[in-house]
Amino acid sequence: MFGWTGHILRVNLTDRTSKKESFSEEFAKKWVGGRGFAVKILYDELKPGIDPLGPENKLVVALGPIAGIPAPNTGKAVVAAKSPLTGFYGDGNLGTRVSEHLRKAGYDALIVEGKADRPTLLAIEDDKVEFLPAEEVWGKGTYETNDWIYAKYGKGVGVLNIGQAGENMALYAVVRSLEGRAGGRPGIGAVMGSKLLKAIVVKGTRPIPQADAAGMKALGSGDLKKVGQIDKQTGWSIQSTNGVLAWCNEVAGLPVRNFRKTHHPDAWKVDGERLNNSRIATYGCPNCTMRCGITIHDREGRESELDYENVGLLGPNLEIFDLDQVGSLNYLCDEYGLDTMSAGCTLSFYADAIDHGATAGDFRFGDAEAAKKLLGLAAHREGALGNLLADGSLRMARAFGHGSEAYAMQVKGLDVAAYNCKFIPGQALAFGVAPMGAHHKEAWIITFELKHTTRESYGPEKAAKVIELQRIRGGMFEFIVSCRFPWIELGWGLDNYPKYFNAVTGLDWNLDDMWRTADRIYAMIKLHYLREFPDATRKGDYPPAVWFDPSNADTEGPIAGKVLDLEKYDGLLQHYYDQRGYDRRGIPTKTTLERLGLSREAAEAEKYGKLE
Ligand code: PTT
Ligand code: SF4
Repeated sequence: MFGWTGHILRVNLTDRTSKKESFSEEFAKKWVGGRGFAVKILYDELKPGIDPLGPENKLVVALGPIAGIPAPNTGKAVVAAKSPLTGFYGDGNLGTRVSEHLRKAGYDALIVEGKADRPTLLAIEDDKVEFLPAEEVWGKGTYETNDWIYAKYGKGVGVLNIGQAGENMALYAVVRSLEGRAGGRPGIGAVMGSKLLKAIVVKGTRPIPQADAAGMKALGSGDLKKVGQIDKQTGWSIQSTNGVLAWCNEVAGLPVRNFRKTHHPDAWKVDGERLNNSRIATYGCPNCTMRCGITIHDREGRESELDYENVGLLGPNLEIFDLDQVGSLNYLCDEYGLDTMSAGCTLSFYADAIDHGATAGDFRFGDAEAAKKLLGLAAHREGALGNLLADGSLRMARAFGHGSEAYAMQVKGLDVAAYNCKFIPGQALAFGVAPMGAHHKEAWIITFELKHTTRESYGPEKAAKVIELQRIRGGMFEFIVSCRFPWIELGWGLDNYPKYFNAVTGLDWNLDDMWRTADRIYAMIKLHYLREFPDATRKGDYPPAVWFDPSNADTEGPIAGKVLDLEKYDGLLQHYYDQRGYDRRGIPTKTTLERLGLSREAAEAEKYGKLE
């Protein structure tokens, strides 16, 4: 078998043991890697109903056949577990040298089980696995932890670590890596914290098995250069992801004031141009020639890396329009290891709930200094308010009552990304049916929606586009494991990816093979959901209620007076289910599962919730 090392490292923190396990070629071809491996392993190995923050939960770090291979943007890894935020499968994809080192150590995935009896650093060096004390950095932030590991092992190693938020099990704690990378929005950092696992360091020295190593080297390094040239020609990395902010503001798609408003006259103060003007350095993931990590000095003079989601949700969404203050909030999220997106949505929900009398408090939109303090409370679970904030917007809304759940900006418990879909039905659907909650990584169809169809339409073409993009973004890039930005941002052809895949595996796959695998993985995420929520209904696939509320319509601007239409949304959702072969609840039918080669999983799922 080429393209895979054929091995998984299983580590148990409770009894400090490790085991090198083999997987079959059939498993490799069916699940490929990354999200595919993670979803299958967690479905098979976790009992339904377990506490996500208990020792029974497992952390999976999974790579794919092209992860770590020198080719465009392959320095990524998937981190996954049962999510403490949403209660079912959750994952994230982050830039890290673990992608290369774990594969060079001889593994395509790592499974971490049990719970350590003291703060621990898991160190993997080829075949050697050590459980080292980490008290020295327990209670410290992610930057200091990273430096502590670099001082011991050198800067070239792969590192995953958590900050205080993960230690204190804030439900939207992320895993951090490199200078400015973070992943695992659904609380994967909290799962690490629950296991007293402060960090993982990986060093591998062996070659990754490839069917055509020489061919792949020539192809991959040539393509890396080409991607770098396209980046220079297009100038994409001048503003990087934050280039989209000005456009979102213009088309009334920016989250402002807990998504109550869709645009703001001061938005330009935090746009891509201002970010580029304030740039002090640029960072990137391994194997990347279009590095997108722009850093600035924050209000306190620290270096902070800003992406669009961070700016949108910690800036305009909180009505904060000072870039250096947004930088400070972002820095604190990175330091504590809190997801910037859920942090932004949780704080904006809190300010909104106070505004609407659902709770008492003195936090107001626009108050950056107070926001900084609240992030500290959340990360440390300090006091009653810190505990509430650490649990995220949905749980806060349930605690406050007074109908506030309608404006907790989340789907299935995961907070919405920085696109205000008050009147963008197709993207609202993309958030609604995103399998692990409202993440933009699954499908992003706003430009299609605005350029190639009408904003008013709830037609089947929008459902089809969501599925097409889910197969690419939440599918292929998450199981071959590489960054999707060369394709999205620079138009690097999708047909390049089967070429890389075939060169390393020796197989002969085309894009249709990729889409079939993507559909299988999506169906498995749905089975996780059904198993944990046997009473699932289609309401779980609805975006936040406030987007349907006419009293929340803009009073001026391009979408004045418009909101989503509930009945039409339901029709659009049905188009999606029909095209996917899902039932009225949004669960794959038996026929669909059989078509995807999931008959055994279908039989197992019958135990938990009836399939149609
Ligand atoms: C991702 C999510 C994103 S997506 C952003 S900004 W974005 C936020 N970044 C955070 C951060 O930073 N610090 C922090 N404390 N929390 C953060 N939460 C948010 O996390 C990310 C890039 C970006 S920047 C995007 S869109 C693309 N995402 C990819 C993806 O999901 N898959 C893939 N195959 N390729 C991708 N390429 C791009 O990677 P989550 P990263 Mg992250 C500091 O993981 O859980 O999916 O959440 O990975 O290495 O930082 O790069 O405008
Ligand atoms: Fe990482 Fe950005 Fe490069 Fe993608 S484009 S690999 S997220 S630096």
